[in-house]
Amino acid sequence: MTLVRNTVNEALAADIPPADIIRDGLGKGMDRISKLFDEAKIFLPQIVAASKAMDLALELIGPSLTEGNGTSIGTIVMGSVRGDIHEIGKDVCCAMLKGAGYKVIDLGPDQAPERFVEGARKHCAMAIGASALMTTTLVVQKEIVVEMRKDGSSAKVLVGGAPCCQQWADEIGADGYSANGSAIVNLVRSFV
Ligand code: B12
Repeated sequence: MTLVRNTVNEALAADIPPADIIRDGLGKGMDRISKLFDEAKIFLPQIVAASKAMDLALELIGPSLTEGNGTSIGTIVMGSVRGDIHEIGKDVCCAMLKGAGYKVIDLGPDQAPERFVEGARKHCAMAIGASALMTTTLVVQKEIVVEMRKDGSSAKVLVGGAPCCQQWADEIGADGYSANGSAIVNLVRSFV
C-alpha cells in the first residue's frame, strides 16, 4: 500500500494527467493481474491485494479528477449489475469519465435493473453504464435495456465488462459498448 501511495503521489506531483496515470499505469497493471490470474499464475489473495491497491490509487487520484470549472457536461449513472460484485473496471470507467468532465453517479456493485432506471430518472442522466464481469451476470444487461426502454428513458444505455462485446451490445439493443475506460469517454462524446 505504501508503494502504490508513493507512486501515485509522485505521478501526481510530476503533473502526469490523472487519465494517463489510470490508463497507462494502473490499468495496465490490472490487465496484467487479470492475465496472470487467468493463467493460474497468481491466486485470490494476490487479486484481493491488487484490488485494494487499485481502490487506494483511485481514491488518491479522485480529487485531481474534479471537473475543471466545477460545471459538468452531463451526468452518467454507473453500476455493476445485479449479482456481480466486480467493481474495479467500473471504477476505472467512473474515474475516466470524471476526468473528462462528466458528473458520475456511482450506484456501486450488485445493482438491480430498476436501480439503473431510477438513477437515470432521478439524476436526469444522459447515459447509464452497466458493468458485468461474469457470463452469468451478462444477461442482466439485457434486462436493463428492457427496463430502460419500458420506462421511456432517453438516457443511452452503455454496456461493458470483460465478457461483453459489440455483438452482444447490438443483440440486446444497447446504445453503446466500449472495451475499456479510455474508449468509454469517446463513446459518451459521440452521443453529444
Ligand atoms: C479482480 C477480480 C475479482 C475480485 C473483484 C474485486 C473488485 N472489488 O472488483 C474478487 C476477488 C472479489 C472477485 C470475485 C469473484 N470473481 Co472475479 N475476477 C477478478 C479478475 C481477476 C480481474 C477483474 C478486473 O478487475 N479486471 C481489471 C479491470 C480494469 O478490467 P475490467 O473489469 O475488464 O474493466 C474494463 C473493461 O471491461 C471496461 N468496462 C468495465 N465495465 C464497464 C462498463 C461499461 C458501461 C463500459 C462501457 C465499459 C466497461 O472498462 C474497464 C476499464 O478499462 C477477473 C479476471 C479477468 N480476466 O477479468 C476475475 C473474474 C471476472 N472473476 C470470476 C469469478 C468467477 C469470480 C467469483 C464468482 C469467484 C468465486 N468463485 O467466488 C467472484 C464473484 C462473486 C460475484 N457475485 O460477483 C471469473 C468470471 C468467469 C466468467 N466468465 O463468468 C473471472 C473471469 C476469473 C476467471 N477466469 O474465472 N473477482
